[in-house]
Amino acid sequence: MTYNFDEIIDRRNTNALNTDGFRDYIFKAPPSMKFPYKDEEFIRMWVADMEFATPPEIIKAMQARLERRIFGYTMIFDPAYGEAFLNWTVRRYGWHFDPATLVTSNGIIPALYELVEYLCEPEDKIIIFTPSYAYFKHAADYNQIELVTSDLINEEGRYTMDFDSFERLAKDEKVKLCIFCNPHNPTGRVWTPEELKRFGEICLENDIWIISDEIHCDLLRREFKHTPLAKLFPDSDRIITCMAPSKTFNMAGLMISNIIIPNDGLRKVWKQRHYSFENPLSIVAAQAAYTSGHEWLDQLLTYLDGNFEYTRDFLSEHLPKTVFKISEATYLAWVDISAYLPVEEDYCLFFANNAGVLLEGGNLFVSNSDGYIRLNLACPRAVLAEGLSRIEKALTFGQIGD
Ligand code: LCS
Repeated sequence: MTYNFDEIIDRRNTNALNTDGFRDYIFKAPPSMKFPYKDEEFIRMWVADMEFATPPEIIKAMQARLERRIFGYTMIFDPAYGEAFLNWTVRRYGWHFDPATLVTSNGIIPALYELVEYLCEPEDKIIIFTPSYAYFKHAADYNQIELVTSDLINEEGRYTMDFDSFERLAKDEKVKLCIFCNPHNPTGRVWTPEELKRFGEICLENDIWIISDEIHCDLLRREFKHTPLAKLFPDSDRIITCMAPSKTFNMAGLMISNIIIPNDGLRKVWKQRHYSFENPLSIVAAQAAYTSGHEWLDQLLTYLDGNFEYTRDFLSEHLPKTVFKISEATYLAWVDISAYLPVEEDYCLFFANNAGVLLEGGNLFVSNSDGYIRLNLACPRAVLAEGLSRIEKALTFGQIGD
């Protein structure tokens, strides 16, 4: 079967954050905030969900569950769920985990908030790399735990960990936990096994727990391969792995994610304190994703590769002063536009007002992100082309002949 990623799907009136929630999320503004564009005129390249339909195999499984007609309290009792997910990790990353260490959560963010609470005492510290997905910081802030940041090194748009600085920070005995993004949002880096090994060794030598958030691990450019951090440290029980079908299959609203907690004590605390009911439709959807989603995903990845190539070609031709490297992972492009727009400018507001494009940028990524915008490329190519063209016009307005 060939899937159609060119289809433009109307998301209005579905309570989608993407279409209806941008004023609050991006601009911290009420619904009355006005723009020169109508809501339906915006090209939306912001929040990390996709403009593509969830695979028909998943929808069919949910329809079959709907036919069972009763939706009472539900938890995962059937081992078939864990087996389906294990088969997925074995087939796609050659990683065997013990299904007894798997728990589920209504999202990775809620799991982060909980794990920080279970692992950290008030005087502890959490370390993250920056730029960072902002919820890593929110998870520390919510639990009133001090945050320490280690800036990634940026060389012409390629990011690497600053191991010397990270190791110095890790030696602080108060640093108890690292929330780590593998692969990395927003820079799109797929960490190599060597980088992961060095990073993991520094943490473990300094008694630091690691939450390895691998939510983007299925979304790699075709020539890259994901390495689960825990695969490299089979004897450690201090690495918690988070994965989910939400980004991969565009089902974040179904709110189901997998958390692998190898440490018996921590898993016991989780099981005592976590509210472990799941949505019955989400369980069948996730299970169908892991059993029947391979072909759809492979086709999606090819389409995304095409969108990244289109973006690279467009930027080098029309906005040659941008710094951009095709992201190794995620469907998010991370673009330095500081040659066109001063870093003091509010990038989100600038593009909403001058281009009719919704995107994220700059200070939405904790720190070490000035001058950058993040573009969500998981949309039909025609939408991408329009979005990029509007961005070009907004940035080059008045610079004709420049
Ligand atoms: N972890 C990372 C690294 C993410 O990028 C996201 C979503 C989540 C967790 C969310 O997990 P959930 O609670 O839905 O399971 N990232 C988004 C982003 O970058 N913009 O919008 C959402």
